[in-house]
Amino acid sequence: MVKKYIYGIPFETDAVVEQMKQEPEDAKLSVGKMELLENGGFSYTIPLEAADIIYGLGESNRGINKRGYVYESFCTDDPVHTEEKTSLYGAHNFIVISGSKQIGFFFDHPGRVRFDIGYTRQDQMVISAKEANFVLYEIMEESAYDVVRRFRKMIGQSYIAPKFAFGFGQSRWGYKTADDFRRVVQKYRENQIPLDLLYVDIDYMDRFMDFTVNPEEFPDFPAFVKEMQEQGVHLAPIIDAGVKIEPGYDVYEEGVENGYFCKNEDGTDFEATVWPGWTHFPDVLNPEARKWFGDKYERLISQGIDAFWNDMNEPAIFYSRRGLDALTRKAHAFHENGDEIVTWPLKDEVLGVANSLEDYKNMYHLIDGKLVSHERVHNLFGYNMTRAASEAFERIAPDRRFLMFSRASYIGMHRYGGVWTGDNHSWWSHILLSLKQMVNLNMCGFLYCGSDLGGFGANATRDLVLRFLALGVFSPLMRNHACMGTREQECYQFEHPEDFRGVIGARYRLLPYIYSEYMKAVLRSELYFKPLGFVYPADEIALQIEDQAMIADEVMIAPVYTQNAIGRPVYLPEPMTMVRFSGPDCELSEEKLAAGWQFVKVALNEVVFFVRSGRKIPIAEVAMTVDQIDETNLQYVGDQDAEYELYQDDGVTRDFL
Ligand code: MIG
Repeated sequence: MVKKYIYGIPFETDAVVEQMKQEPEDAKLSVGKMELLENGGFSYTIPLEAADIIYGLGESNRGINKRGYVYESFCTDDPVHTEEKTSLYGAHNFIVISGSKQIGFFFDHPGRVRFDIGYTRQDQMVISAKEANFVLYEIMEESAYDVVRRFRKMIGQSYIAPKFAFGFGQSRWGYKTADDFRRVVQKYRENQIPLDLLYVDIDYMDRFMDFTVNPEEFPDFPAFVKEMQEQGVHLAPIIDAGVKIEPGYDVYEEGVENGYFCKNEDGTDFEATVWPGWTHFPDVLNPEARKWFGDKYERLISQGIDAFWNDMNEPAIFYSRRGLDALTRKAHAFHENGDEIVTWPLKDEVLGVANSLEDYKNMYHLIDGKLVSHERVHNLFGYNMTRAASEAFERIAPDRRFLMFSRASYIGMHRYGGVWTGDNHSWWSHILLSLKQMVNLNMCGFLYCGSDLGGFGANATRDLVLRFLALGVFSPLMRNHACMGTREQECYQFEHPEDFRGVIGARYRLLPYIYSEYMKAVLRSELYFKPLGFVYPADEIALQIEDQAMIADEVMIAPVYTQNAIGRPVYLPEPMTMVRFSGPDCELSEEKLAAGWQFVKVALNEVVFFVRSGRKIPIAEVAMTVDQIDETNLQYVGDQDAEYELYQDDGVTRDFL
């Protein structure tokens, strides 16, 4: 059962697609206490029982169970995802309390929302925002899993990626020339490591101008795209949110002329710096501007491109003139006060210049003829940039699917694209963080998701990349990506690249299953990843497990995320078949395991997972690209007497219903 409560005058986010009637104005919420504050904000307090588990919040930090910390929904470009951080790139205001009652809440509010989940007091949750204009949905069902399914129905069908997007992709910020890309492909092919995608980071552009290609490095870009396709590789260029201010650059000129950029309060165009230098931001919240910006993707599509990733769309801002001036004034003030050493107090000021709230306050969207401060609708920017692209794809090529994922997001964007979890690090703890994020992202509708495998920031090691990949085998988006300046971490950069062939090979052997389950989950508002507690709600241990996850109805995964470990303890809530892919040739073996705790050995060149009792899953032979997988020749692992419903389609058209 869903109840809809409206407070004040909410901003229409289009997150929910289902039409439903609202509760009468004086209706009482089913649990807790809602307070509308004198300052215009709200504070909603819900008592928590000792055993309550809190699921949700999508891509946020820390656990599958969110209890015990504070989180803020405010899309943030923060490349250091340490435990104390309260905001990452996504804003997914859906939570579920699972205990003696099963109740979910969706706070449809595009400004900052704070979730104090047993942080100030362990026995209560307080959700608050400084504006009380929002829609609150309350969802009550028999189980936490049912709450999530009901929520997914409300928010509409998740984005469907093309099948090639389930292949492995290599990325690195720093590839510049056509030869850089050719070399990567050649190395993968030479080492017989499967590869379907190459991600093309910002350096392909002409001075970071969106939708342009550097004419010196890529004099005939369509021919280059074609050359890569002939090698079985799709190129996925990045698109940044900011549009370079440069007379003569048509995207800039058209945007200015038509009023399609975000504004200052006086109606002039808002300016800030990002990669291209001074930029304007397309006002993607304005439907006309959104259409205009989306149509620009056609420039790359017409050159053969069928995959994109949208970046810097929190939107990230390096600094504005206002921010720079304020900083300069402060620096002078320090000097005038006779402070000789200004470095220390200025340090925070310097850091605060980027992504500053002051800038977001002073940036405006033109909505229905009125200026709306960006701060109030901040979390909708990445969502609508991705929506712009996706709506344009439907106009440009209505029958085709495109790969599209975004860094910033809000619930609702799950209908238009997937997400990756941004700038993680080559840290062991981030393997585990990724698993936890996948589980909660799925609940919020983001089925096509993944993390930078091998870690984006910091130097990776061979064992870390292998373990990261072994988890990535199961995430719909499987991409190795790294930051400029870090150690090179393409699979062939390490000794014994054949071990990488084995681990990535496992992905291709599992691909018919992974694709089938992803498609069924999308079409039926089901989950691809889920917590153990959704499948075994009566199992006290399963409910606590934070380092294993279920995939669809058949599989359990338990990644190794400790350096130098020869394996790990795995909890089996029921007897299962352990399936192992070993070595460069990805050899398959099976072993029945009893329920309970098991120590499972996993070598660095192995991928291990578990098939539930009474289930089986299809396995293909290894192939070098998704296209080459022979789906007519599948074997099954698990319980041979079980049934399996294999979903198949052409993977390219929208002919999936
Ligand atoms: O300010 O395009 O998260 O994946 O490689 C950094 C360069 C901008 C951030 C993205 C990352 C990408 C990088 N970008």
